[in-house]
Amino acid sequence: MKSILKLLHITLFLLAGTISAQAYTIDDNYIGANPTGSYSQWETADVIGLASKFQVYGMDIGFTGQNLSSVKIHTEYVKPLSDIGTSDTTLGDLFISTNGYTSGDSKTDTWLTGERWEYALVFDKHLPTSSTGSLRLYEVAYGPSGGQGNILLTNNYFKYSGSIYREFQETRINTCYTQFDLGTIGIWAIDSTNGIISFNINKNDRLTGSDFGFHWNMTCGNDTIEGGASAPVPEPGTLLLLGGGLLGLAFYTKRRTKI
Ligand SMILES: [Ca+2]
Ligand SMILES: [Ca+2]
Ligand SMILES: [Ca+2]
Repeated sequence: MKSILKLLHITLFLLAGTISAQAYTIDDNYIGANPTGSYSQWETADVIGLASKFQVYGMDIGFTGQNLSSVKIHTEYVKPLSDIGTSDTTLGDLFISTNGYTSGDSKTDTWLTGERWEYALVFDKHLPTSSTGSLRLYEVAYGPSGGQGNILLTNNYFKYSGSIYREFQETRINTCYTQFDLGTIGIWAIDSTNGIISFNINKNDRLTGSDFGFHWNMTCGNDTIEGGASAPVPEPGTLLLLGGGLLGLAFYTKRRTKI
């Protein structure tokens, strides 16, 4: 019996070594270009305005095999639910790259530099009064010669002078271009107590791959988060060790029952 326990301990110890603790899959280290207002005051600021309203802490990305299955954004913006709508803002949509992530220079990055997005998850309600709803998948279309295509920028929402926000950040999808609508893809849910926006994604061929990028903000871009994540690849070494441990256990048990 002692030997079985020892064997189990070794197996569990080897497994534990392959799991590392981390706060978020993507920490919010992204700033972005062109804050309006007093430029020098905000140019290095992660959050423009009140952190208690706009702060984005990080994103957790979930995979089922090579399928993107969930994205969770941790932010003060939905805590409480009535914070959505602060200063005439709404929820932005979630931009996704399915061919990896290349960062632009964090402090000068706009929608035209850095990563290009292939898809977006679009809320059915951008100023929600309830905590759940449906999500649609859109193809992101860049227009020719720097045209916006179906991308809406922070500038499209803040046209009057005097508002302080981050210019030229992609924030939502223009759903008037229905040719890029790929249909319902899942549900969103907001936990307004803990400040979490969850995107729960149905299995589909388009959001399948190994390396992804993500971009999210509220429509003023007062805090924007970007980053990359990779689907987990099972390491042959880990599987061998686990398999070896289990085989050993099976062998030992068999021998004991024979005796
Ligand atoms: Ca891309
Ligand atoms: Ca960019
Ligand atoms: Ca940020």
